[in-house]
Amino acid sequence: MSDDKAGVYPVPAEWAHAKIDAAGYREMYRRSVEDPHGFWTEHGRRIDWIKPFTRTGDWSFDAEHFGIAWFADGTLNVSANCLDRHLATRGEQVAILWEPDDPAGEGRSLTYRALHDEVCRFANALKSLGAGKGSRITLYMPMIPETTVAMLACARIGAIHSVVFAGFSPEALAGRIQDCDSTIVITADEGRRGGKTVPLRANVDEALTHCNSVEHVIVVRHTGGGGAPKEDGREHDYAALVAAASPDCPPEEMAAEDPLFILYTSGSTGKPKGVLHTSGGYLVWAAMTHEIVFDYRAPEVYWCAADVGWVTGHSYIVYGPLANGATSLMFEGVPNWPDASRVWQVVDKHRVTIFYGAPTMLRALMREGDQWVARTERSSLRLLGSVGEPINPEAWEWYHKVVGGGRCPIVDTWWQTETGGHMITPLPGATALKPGSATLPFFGVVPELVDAEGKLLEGAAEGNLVLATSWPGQMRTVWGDHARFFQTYFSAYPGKYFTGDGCRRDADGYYWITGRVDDVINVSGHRMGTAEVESALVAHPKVAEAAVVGMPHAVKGQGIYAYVTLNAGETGDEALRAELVRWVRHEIGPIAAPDAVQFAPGLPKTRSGKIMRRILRKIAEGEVGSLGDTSTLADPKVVDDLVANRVPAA
Ligand code: 6R9
Repeated sequence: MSDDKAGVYPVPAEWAHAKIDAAGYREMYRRSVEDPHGFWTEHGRRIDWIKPFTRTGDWSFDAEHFGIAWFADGTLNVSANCLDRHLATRGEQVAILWEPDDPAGEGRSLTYRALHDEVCRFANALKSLGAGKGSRITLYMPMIPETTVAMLACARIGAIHSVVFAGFSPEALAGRIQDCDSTIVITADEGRRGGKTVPLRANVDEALTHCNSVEHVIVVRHTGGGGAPKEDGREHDYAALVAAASPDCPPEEMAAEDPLFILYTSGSTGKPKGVLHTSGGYLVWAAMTHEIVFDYRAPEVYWCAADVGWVTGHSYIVYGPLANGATSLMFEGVPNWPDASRVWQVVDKHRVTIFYGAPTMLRALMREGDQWVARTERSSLRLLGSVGEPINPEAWEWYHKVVGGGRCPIVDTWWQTETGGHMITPLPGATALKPGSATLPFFGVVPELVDAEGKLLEGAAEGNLVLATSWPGQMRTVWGDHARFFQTYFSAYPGKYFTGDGCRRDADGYYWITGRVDDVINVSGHRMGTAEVESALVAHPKVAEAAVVGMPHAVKGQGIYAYVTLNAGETGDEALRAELVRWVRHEIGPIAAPDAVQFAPGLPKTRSGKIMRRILRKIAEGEVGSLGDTSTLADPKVVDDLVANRVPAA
């Protein structure tokens, strides 16, 4: 990590007008932690309530009184906050500005009024298929406006959506449908990405051979590929449903703590967790962070380049921006197609002022050379954001100088699926920046560092990052497994929420996230549980055992390194290596494909049979000189073989 003082970027003079300056941040932060009830009584009113709340945070992280609730006696509807309340003031403003995969293709935009109309119709259609408060509806969708419509239509009738990233395999989709017993699946005939099509409807068909909870499948005809929906009572055409439905759909009155969505995320075990977010606290958090961290001013064009299938898309393409009356750009394509200029061409075309992307994308574009950026203007940009993984100072400097022309602050936002929204982040008008540091906590966030025994570390220190208090956007449970929620996040350091991240705090109190300390690896900003990849590998008939660790990767941040022990009689050759990579892609999805597969006659185990991952990590990282103590291994010789047969990344 770079020297703390080496590159400090003070708040630029042009940002003196920002809503919150340095003194404002300090004062608001102090109030948020010293008088949380007063603070959240004020900021909870950023959104519209049907019945106003009188309570704010009711929570305890202790085993005995464990529970988390915010604004619990208030009622609201999230879709009404994202739509109805803007109709009088900005009904004709564009809400969703859609840029298609093909730069020559026809874009689309939906005004707040048009979005409201379509959401109401589709909400009525969902009702006619039996959905209502508490129903679970799975979305397996490309990046098209109908995806936003479907999310808001669920919110309007109180149904709980579970968006599954469209890059996941039919098997992974089936597991996520079954876990929450969805009765409706919404998909499209095909998605488009980088000039290729993705067979979404065919994947759903395959997934449904394993799922019996699903009664209805709704298909958006997007590319026209793959034939018309069957209309057989189970399969329905989205456009036909919308056309037949009434545009009059009063929003369902929901309690603040009624569920809004489930989003599956990888953890340390093989089974993905259904992270549950509720309505009131989540929306307050998404809206407040979107406005303050991005200094958002309607009707500017704002672009979050994440996929709606991840939490970043939920909070910062859909809920936060629409609650704030923003124009939110939605991009169907990929950053490097047709060429490495595309992202910046889209910025110019739509006069984007705020751009929010992931370090992995920046590193991939940086490799292609500055000329792709230089041929665009980017004069509309005033703020840049980063999310998903630590941003290396080199990529930060490139983003700042080459993309932002040295004018735009960068907000490096640290947060998680579990936190609902930004947690540690600069505020552009308030925080001096240090490349690679997520800087300081957002309002109401109390980060602490602890050592492995849970001892609180003071001052400049490095340790495990925990959060000492609750915040409105916090997840409330793991779907169907409340005990796992407590066990995963609150048992390691009693009374605190454990993030799973390592972190350093410097002498100025700035936080530097160092990456996961659990068995989660961060591939291109996407979370992958090593156990998930391992169980896919051992499901292959030739594989006896597998251990998966992260390795440094120039573009992805971390790559996937798999050690595989074969069944007796099998030979580990190039063909089998390629087959195993294909196998994992098929079982989970392309993001889980190993970057390196090493065939190993044995894995390093303790005498009690535990795989020593520390050693496997070191070998994968190429640090074979510092393996540490190997004397506790059952058979120390296996390490020599592993070192001798280390494989380079593909
Ligand atoms: C929003 C999102 C969460 C994990 C998190 C951490 C890593 C995210 C980061 C960052 C350093 C940042 N992470 N943002 N690390 N700096 N600005 O990415 O959610 O997919 O749940 O991942 O990503 O390791 O614990 P999610």
